Amino acid sequence: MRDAQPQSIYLKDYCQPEYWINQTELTFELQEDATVVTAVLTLEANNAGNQSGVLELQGQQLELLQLALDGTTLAADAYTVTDDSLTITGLAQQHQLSIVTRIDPAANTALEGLYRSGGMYCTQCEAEGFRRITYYLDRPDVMSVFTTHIIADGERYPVMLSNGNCIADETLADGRRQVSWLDPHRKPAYLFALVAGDLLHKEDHFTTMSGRDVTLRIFVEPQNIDKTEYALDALKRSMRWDEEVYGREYDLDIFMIVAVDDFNMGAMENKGLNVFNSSCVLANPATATDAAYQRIEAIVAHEYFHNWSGNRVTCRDWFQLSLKEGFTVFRDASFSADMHSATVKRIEDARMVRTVQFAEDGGPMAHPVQPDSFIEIANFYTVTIYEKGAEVVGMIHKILGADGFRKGSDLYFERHDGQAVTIHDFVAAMEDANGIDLTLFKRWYKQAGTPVVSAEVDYRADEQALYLTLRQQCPDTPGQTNKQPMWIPVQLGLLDANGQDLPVQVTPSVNAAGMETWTAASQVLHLTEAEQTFVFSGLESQPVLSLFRDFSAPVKVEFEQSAQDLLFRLQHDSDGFNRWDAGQRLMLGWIDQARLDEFELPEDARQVMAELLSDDTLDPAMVSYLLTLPSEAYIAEFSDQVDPHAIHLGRQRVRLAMAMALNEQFAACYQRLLSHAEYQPEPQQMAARTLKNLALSYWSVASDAGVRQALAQFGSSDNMTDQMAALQALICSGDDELAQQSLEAFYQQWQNDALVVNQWLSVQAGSADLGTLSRIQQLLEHEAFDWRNPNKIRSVIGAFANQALCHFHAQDGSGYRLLADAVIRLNATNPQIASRLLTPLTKWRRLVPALSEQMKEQLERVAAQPDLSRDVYEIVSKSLA
Ligand code: 0A1
Ligand code: ZN
Repeated sequence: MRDAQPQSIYLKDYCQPEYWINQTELTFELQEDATVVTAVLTLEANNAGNQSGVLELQGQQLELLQLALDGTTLAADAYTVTDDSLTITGLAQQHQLSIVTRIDPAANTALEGLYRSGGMYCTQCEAEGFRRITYYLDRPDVMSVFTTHIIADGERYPVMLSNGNCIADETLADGRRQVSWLDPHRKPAYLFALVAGDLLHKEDHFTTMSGRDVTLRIFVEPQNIDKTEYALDALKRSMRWDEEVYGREYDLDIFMIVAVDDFNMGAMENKGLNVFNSSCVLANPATATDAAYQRIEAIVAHEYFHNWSGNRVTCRDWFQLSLKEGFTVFRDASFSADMHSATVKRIEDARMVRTVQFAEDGGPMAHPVQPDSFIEIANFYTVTIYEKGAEVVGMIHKILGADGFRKGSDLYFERHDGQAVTIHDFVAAMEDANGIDLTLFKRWYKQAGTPVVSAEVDYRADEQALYLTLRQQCPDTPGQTNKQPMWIPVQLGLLDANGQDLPVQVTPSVNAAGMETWTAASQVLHLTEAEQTFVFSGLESQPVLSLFRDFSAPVKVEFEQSAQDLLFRLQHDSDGFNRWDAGQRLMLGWIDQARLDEFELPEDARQVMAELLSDDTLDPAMVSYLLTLPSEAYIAEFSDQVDPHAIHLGRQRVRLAMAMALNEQFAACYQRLLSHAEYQPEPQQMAARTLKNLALSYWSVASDAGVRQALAQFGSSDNMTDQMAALQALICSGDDELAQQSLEAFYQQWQNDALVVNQWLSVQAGSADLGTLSRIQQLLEHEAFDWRNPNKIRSVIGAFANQALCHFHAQDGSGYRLLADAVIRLNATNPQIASRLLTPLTKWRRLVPALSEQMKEQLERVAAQPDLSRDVYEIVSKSLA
């Protein structure tokens, strides 16, 4: 909580610390009422620092019990303590500083630092949670060897874990148990972790490429022991993949994962001891959907990959966050692409970037992938840092090719192993390994906002040539105007009248950065100036252009293509991503039309879609994406001024039109894919279920037979994917009583499984058919709801505000008020969650005036609260600025 206005921190102010902490020895005495932490720090002056002999350590919510320098207790006038620091003056080159503090994990509702979740103790130290454990140089460039002793009642806490290897396990004279861990790898404090509880574990082993045996363990509360198998399998596949694709081997004898129910984010890559939100690691067929399985696989991989991209090579400061996050998301996306369909993964990622990241980039919180300032770093774990950061790494991969990129990553890991470095260092390794100059490209890290690329074509029959003029422009964002052109890789193809790719001859063949503009393998043009014209020759007739294949750059594309060309590309484009993109553009056009009038599916489109549905040579997951309408949030991003109710109406009409026109095809597709094989969370089955359940969703919108089938599937499924899809179809059936009964039956069946109950909360709160305000109020008062648990808050309030858009944007402003009330309430207990929930309210400027005003009022109401956390203050103040 603040007394004065929170201040911004700037990248340009970075300087090295005055001291290093070479060794950190921590002793935790875990007691029910409080925990006593003794920290013994081996300090060494940093000769590149300012050498003032002053050491300022960070600390929050700590009670200082003792302070001793080289064994002598410090007199009270030798140091100063404030709400968030401890400063000691007059220091020499080397010291041993010991600090004893008392903390109260049971009262820690912010879930940063050491806290309790259920019956266990756990930690979350990224980004600045360690300062809630002891006074420390809590910054990522201070790396230390950690030894941890955990002392507790061995009966209540039979499992006591920390980073590294277990080096001792003993019973103390007073009967308490002490377990000690040593992590030989130097690391910043944000990677520290401790867990203690009455947990069970599943164990497996992995033999690394050099033949070392690694013990793998997943720790869970006893009721979850049957939900660990998939994560263990995903972990082993990730370890193998990182060896094969990046040459990276694991470096400790044991790798542990712990599942906790109360967690602010998805998971955390603490060295050798990952802590996971239970929703991101626990699964069995009866309780987890295919989507949950895929999320688990991706997050297990993500956290594991951080062992190199993040832990072995870490960030110098938090402005470099995307160094580890963008790169690691890029790595986990490549892994998922290899495990499933690369095209489908690309579609999912592009959809996310277009819906969520473009919205952030176009709003008040827009920031570069490498921000130059922040108020609260916890607010910068954003889609820009993660997903746009990954796209930027992906463009480097496109520019260099797979082999060049691997040379660059090898050099990066080799050069910087054990260091805390910058984004500049990453790019320099890519440049040096490939002899290329990426200076121009680095603007992607510095300039916020989504570039808009417009394309104009001019086919000249007499020259047999196509002139393609590309122009780029990037809108102003808070604090940034007059942006420079970016280096934009444009992957493309030209389709002949049969839909086949034509050979490409293009001039100019070299771009400003000296890159060859086009090779058959890369199929990439490099747009590096504000405007460039490319000439494609040898074309006997006008080809159909397929631009930005594979979503080759995170840009908005303005290119008028006729409905006929779009349909043609939906049918023929050899690039799966662009097939999907053409279909989405076509559907956006229909939805736009349907806002104003009834809609009927055009006959040519009906035929193409019917063919897709019956073609069993296609990947069913791909077909399912081709026939899925853009979400309301996605549509909003393609509108200048957002009218959520018009969008909802238009989309509903198109959905109904598709369901009616293709009713028989959806029914037949469903029947064809119905399977009685035992459920397996494996790619082919998953793909088939995706399409089967999409078919069910359309089928049940348009016919009673479809609803009856949904009911049958609901009652007979042995897996959550099918049961949940059926429940969703029943909710959308328009039969309120049926929806009610099904929801009630579902709750009766699953009320003892917290993760399934969360899905039950979110399917109701996020539903356009149900998610009215009074239902949200009921859910907030339900026995299954808990204001202390982030997953439950996300399941109800998050789902409501981000998915049930027609209710959230209720004309009377009641949806906004509900969200603002929740934010105000959570500001006091869990600022990180409060501030994340705020995101939908930051979009007020883009709404139609009547809604915009009401949303702004709610933001102002939040802003006027006393005692705003830094987290919430930053978002509201920037949104209103
Ligand atoms: N580094 C983690 C994400 C994470 C970030 C912050 C947290 O607390 C504020 C927790 C987790 C990852 O990328 O998975
Ligand atoms: Zn990460």
